[in-house]
Amino acid sequence: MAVGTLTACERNHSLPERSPVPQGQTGGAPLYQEPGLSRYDPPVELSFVRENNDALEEILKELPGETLEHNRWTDLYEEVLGIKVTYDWTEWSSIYSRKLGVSLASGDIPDIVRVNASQLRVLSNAGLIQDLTEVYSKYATPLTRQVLSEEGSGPFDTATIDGRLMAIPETSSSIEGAMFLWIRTDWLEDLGLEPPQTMEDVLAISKAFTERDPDRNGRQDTYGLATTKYLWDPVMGLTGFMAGYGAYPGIWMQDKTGKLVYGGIQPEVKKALLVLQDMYRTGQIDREFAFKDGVKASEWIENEQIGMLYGEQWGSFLVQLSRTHNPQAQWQAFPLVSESGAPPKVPLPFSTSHFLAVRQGIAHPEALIKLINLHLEKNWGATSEVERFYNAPQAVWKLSPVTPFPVRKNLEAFRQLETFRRDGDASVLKDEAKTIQKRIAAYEAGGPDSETGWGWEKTYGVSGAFSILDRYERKSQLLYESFVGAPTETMIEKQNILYNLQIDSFLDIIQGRPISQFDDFVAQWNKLGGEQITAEVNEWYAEKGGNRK
Ligand SMILES: [Ca+2]
Repeated sequence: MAVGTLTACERNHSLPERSPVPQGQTGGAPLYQEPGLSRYDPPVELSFVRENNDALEEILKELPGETLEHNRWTDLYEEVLGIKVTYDWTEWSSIYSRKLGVSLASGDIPDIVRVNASQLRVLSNAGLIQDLTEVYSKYATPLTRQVLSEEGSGPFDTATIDGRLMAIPETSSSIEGAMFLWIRTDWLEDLGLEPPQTMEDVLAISKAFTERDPDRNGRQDTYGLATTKYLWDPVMGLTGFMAGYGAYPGIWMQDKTGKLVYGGIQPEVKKALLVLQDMYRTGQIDREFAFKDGVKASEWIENEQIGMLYGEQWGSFLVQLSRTHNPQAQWQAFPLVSESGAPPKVPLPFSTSHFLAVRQGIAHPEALIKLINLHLEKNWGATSEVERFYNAPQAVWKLSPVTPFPVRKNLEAFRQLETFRRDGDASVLKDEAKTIQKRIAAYEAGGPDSETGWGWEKTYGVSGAFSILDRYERKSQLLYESFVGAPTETMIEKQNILYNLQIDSFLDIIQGRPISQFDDFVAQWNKLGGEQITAEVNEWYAEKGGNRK
């Protein structure tokens, strides 16, 4: 993902306090009765390989005595399940993918290997991994089944080859990809503007934020809209802007005839690009945006040069940067708007991209299922200890070699908070919602800790981003991607080329190339494999029975 360290915020919702929670001591007796959580005696070893990064190092720095190889999670797995997690190797992100590629190509893989859909097919065809159909059916706990099926059948369809389940999907959250429009409300008020109802209003706000000196320093040094060179970043990307014109450049969707089409080549995109070109020409978009990634672009926010951006629910934690130098800066999430003012569709790309496979020859393939079961149980089950195993307050869940999570957990937490706010009954708040409520309460109390709750209030508060997501869902505005199968043959071969072609063409157009280049792009996209991919995607769709939920 392109935003680098910023994406760490997506699930990294730290807890407010460090209350010591006793470890799940079992005192020798098994803690759980079900087979999916039973202990091996003698213990078994399970090897992985592992990607390291700065975020993990930061977490470990604050946890004396814990390492990537030996930590609270590896201790728990050994103690409760009798599974010793080992690592054949760990490597920094910059090298990891290449080294894994070499390992996969040579067939020298660890007991459990995390792969993408194309790699899964290669391993399966080479006979290097085990069929997990029976072990999943026998060992997955009810909680695991429920959580992993929350994205529908797509993740399991992709992991199923020739009718056999060849890996466990890392079911990811489509709904968390919903976009919001984050606006600096103090600027809006200072300039006498109202929140937008239409795209015309959005453009008027962008123009005013650029030309009317919203920061009152006497210089024209602000921009209307934040954009990065990746165009579809989860924050400061253009996905939400394009949706305002009925354009969905990153997903496969149904057209009027019931066929699947690629959103990126539809005429609505051309229209949106033309508007962006004008915004760029008139200085509403930074001249340098095509050289900035999310980290670089976040400097605009800290320097108070930006008053509007599209982004996911955790955008609050990004825009909070503007309060570093100016505690008066205020932001709020607003719903996406359309040209006509009718509620637009909010695109949700299918996001499950990785799978856990088990090497051929392992005596206990079900050990993987047990790790997943226990990870979910200790964070979201009846015996959960979130302040030890989820956020401590560091995001310690990342120390586990497997990290499944309920994809709707944040929206559910918001709904619990709403019930609590309405009825005043704190017992409706489960672990995560309870800790979020503490943060919001700290914000509302206005004391020295209030700033730590600011972002939480903007995301989970009464008018926070989740109140909008809740409305999106109730009003059926969510547009789930229609293609949720394994990457097709041509996709595997051509998707990088086509992706780069799209980004480069769009960047060129925004920066002033003739709009007719869009038609050239569409022709090239089709010729370089897009047409073939479209045929393959529709073949998949027809096999699935076409339009279904
Ligand atoms: Ca200014």
